[in-house]
Amino acid sequence: MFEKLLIANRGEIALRIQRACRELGIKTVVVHSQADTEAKYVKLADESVCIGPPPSRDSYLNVPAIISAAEVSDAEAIHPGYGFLSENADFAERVEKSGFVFIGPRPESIRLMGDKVSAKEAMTKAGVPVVPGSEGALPDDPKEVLRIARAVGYPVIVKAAGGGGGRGMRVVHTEAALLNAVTMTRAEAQAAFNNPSVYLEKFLENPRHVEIQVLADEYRNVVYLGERDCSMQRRHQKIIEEGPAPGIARRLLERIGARCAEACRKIGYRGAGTFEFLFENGEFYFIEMNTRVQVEHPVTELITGIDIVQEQIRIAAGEKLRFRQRDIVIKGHAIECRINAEDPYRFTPSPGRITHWHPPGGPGIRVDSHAYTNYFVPPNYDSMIAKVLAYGDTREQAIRRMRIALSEMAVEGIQTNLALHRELLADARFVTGGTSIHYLEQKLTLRGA
Ligand code: MV4
Repeated sequence: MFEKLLIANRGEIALRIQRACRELGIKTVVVHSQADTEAKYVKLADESVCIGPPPSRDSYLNVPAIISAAEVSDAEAIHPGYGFLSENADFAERVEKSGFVFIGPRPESIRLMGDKVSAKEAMTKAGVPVVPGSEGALPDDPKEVLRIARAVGYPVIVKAAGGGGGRGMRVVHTEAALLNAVTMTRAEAQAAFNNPSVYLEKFLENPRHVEIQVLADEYRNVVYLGERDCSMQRRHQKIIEEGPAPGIARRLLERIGARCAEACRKIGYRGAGTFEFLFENGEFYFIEMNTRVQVEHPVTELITGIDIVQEQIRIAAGEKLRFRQRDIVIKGHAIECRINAEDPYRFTPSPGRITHWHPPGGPGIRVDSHAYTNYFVPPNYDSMIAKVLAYGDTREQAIRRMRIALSEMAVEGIQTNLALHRELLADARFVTGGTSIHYLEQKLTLRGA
């Protein structure tokens, strides 16, 4: 096992990774920007290195500064967390070329999944069901593009190969609008991702977002750790996640999970990974694969009892998975509410000093947060300040516990989305379960009217 690990991230996930290291007996080095110098999780680390001014570009995205910090602190491995450099194949390569271990997949796997066209191609070959659409990237010939869209059937969605997570896509309802949409998406893709490649899919009108968590070691041992339903979102920002996904037959989920594990074996995937699917009318359609630890990983930790971050580190250290598929038992139900420092009506960030911080507790409650009374939420980064999780034997019990937790929780000095969470946990459609990716935005529109 490593003696010392560098954490190339901030906030709750930097603290989460630190806790995993402590349990594994690994010393921690945290890099931080000038905006995070005073944060308690920075002081809690064995060592800290300031790598630059507040803007991410100059600190958490500053590759030479991070590599230098690993060199001066004598760390052996680098954990990128989520966001920032976590899915940057060039960074992973630079880390390894500099003689450190990157806690994550091989750079080639990150690159394969970073290009959504090659990701989809690989999954099709590996027997994972994908959304019907163009075979690979769209050609330049407009006649061909029209023919492909006609064969797929309208509405279609045009997506940038370099996009993902909701960036660089356009829905097209009629043939008359297609070629202009392709031209526009191509131009945007070139500007944003330096890659003009676009592809086309059947547009699914009312799907759910269901994702499968996998863990794979160096030796082609792979397990899937059940699924998470992340449909409750606004503008591609998830706000509530849960597992298991309500109302989907276990044998269907097990079949798709086994396909994901098999695909990992086929491509020689290593580390933690998430297969994102759209789920509509009883069918799963692969859209993207994430090659990092995800914000919502604790949902899976609660229902499997497996520490995903510790497993990531063990896998990177070359250890064999300590369990097989038959050892994985999904037990109970977990719900995660993302607590953001934001205006509850306009959803604009609300940074500033937390004058009073009262997190919830009690049976089945987990809070992952770096916040505390007197903590200053910097304006430079993501507005998430805590993840509140509730676990129960059943979904009903998890909901009851989450309601209690949200009623106990108090944050003063900044604005948060706590009231929205309280409203959603009382929402009849949420309580029934199985709402689509459009539910929250529709509800907010109605509420606003
Ligand atoms: C889609 C889709 C409907 N049909 N693809 C948005 C994020 C990116 N990961 C893929 N996205 C979508 N792809 C087809 N063929 C609808 C979305 C989508 C979405 C997906 C997951 C979670 C939230 C979403 C919100 C809007 C649109």
